[in-house]
Amino acid sequence: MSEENCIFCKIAEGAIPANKIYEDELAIAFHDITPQSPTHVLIIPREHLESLNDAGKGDVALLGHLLWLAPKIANQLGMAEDGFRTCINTGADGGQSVFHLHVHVMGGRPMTWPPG
Ligand code: DGP
Repeated sequence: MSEENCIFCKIAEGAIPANKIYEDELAIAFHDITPQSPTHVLIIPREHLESLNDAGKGDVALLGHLLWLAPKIANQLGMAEDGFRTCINTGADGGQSVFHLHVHVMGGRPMTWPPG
């Protein structure tokens, strides 16, 4: 999907509403519209990257920033102590449905392994 038609780019720009809980110069976080756990947040880069497959060496700091944010946001939402799951789905077999890189942060219930 191109950047022009990307729903997460539109959310990052504020053109489409989302329940945002965090933003900085590199990333924003908002509640997932179809939560799979009591708390389910997505962290996305402002920059359009389709998936981990498209991240280059120049994106290493950005990827680190997204992961660094996960426990901060989990803590903000009160789930750091009990634990939470981070997940990045990549491509069709990875279960990716929105082709703008995003980190799922899920908590509020015990998770099972392996995922389906
Ligand atoms: P994935 O399947 O890993 O690509 O996850 C995409 C997630 O994005 C999925 O859990 C649902 C969520 N999502 C899709 N469209 C929207 C939207 O317009 N707003 C919000 N808040 N979440 C969305």
